[in-house]
Amino acid sequence: MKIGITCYPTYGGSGVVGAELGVELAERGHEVHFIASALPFRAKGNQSLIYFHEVEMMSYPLFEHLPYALALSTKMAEVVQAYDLDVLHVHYAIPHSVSAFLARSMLLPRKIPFITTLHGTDITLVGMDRSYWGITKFAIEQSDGITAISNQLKQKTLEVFGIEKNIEVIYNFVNCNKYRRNANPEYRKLFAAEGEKILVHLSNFRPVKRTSDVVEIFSLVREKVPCRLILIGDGPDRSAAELLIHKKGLQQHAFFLGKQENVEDTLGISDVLLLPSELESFGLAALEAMACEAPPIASRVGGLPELVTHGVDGFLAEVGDVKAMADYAVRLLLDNELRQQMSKAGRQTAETRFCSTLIIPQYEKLYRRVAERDA
Ligand code: GMT
Repeated sequence: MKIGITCYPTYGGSGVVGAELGVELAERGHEVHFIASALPFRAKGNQSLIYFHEVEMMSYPLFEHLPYALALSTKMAEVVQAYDLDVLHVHYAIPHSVSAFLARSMLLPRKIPFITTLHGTDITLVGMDRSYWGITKFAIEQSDGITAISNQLKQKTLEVFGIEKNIEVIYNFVNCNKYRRNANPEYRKLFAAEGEKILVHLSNFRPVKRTSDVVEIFSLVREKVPCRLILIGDGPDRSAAELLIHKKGLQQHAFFLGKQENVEDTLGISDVLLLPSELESFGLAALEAMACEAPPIASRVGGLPELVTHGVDGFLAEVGDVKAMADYAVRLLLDNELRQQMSKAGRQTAETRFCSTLIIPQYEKLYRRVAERDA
């Protein structure tokens, strides 16, 4: 099929899912057209089947803010016509599903179906705000297919917007070949000496990630276990986390790597992932860590309990309970047998429920369904 994908190309879960979905689809022989403000940073794959169409925005003194949603609709309509696309798939409802709705309307009587995938904060934070609620509800309802990345997000969407159309749950996925344990002692040595453990955190450092809790947990764990902390990603709360690390005198033991292309390399040498988020509709970072056999210690929030089975393939604690999270980390790091068991269980969860080989066919089926309906 010929599929147009729109997502935020920056560092964020919805952009990662949109980009990796495109790569996986191209590897299965589909023609993929990314329509976005920049090429999503993980969109590297079968280049002959991957096209990129940049959304260009003319600036003009009258525009206090550039009308991204309008430029995106224009580009979507252009690409659909030029490449005869079968379907548009947008990630993150605001404003992408509104742009897709406009593009579909502009192209009538030609029919181009669009699918909206809800990722989390588009519903739980931004979409709930009065300033966006009405248009978000409208655009979601106008979609030819709606998917949510967890049951919890589906329920939340029904509750917040009272949507009457069917919302299909298609979970986040991981490429199980790429994300796996990587016993690379040379790479590990760059961060930790013999006998030291590695805790890792991966996020976009937004307030919902509670990165100061990551530092607090690490500080408590270090009182009992020799260990190091690696933080991957960047965002508004990174400086505060760096400052806190300095205040606690832990700067020799923590590494802020910033944005990284191949996060699997670092997850693959880590012993535990910390994800103490306030909100997490799925928790892609936890899944990626589980595939790499680094058990997650996360908040019992949002969709995380659908991914992590407490005490089996990771640990869950209440939001803000840094003491409990630190205790779980200490237990796991000191008990090799438990860590082995949980690492293997996490890998098995990834393989049996969330591998791209299981999830991508669900999107393909949906594309075929909406395209046939509109034929
Ligand atoms: O985590 C973020 O803040 C970014 C956000 C996004 O939309 O870019 O991530 C959301 O989508 C991810 C991919 O579907 C999910 O795994 C994350 O749980 C979700 N984040 C939140 O709900 C806070």
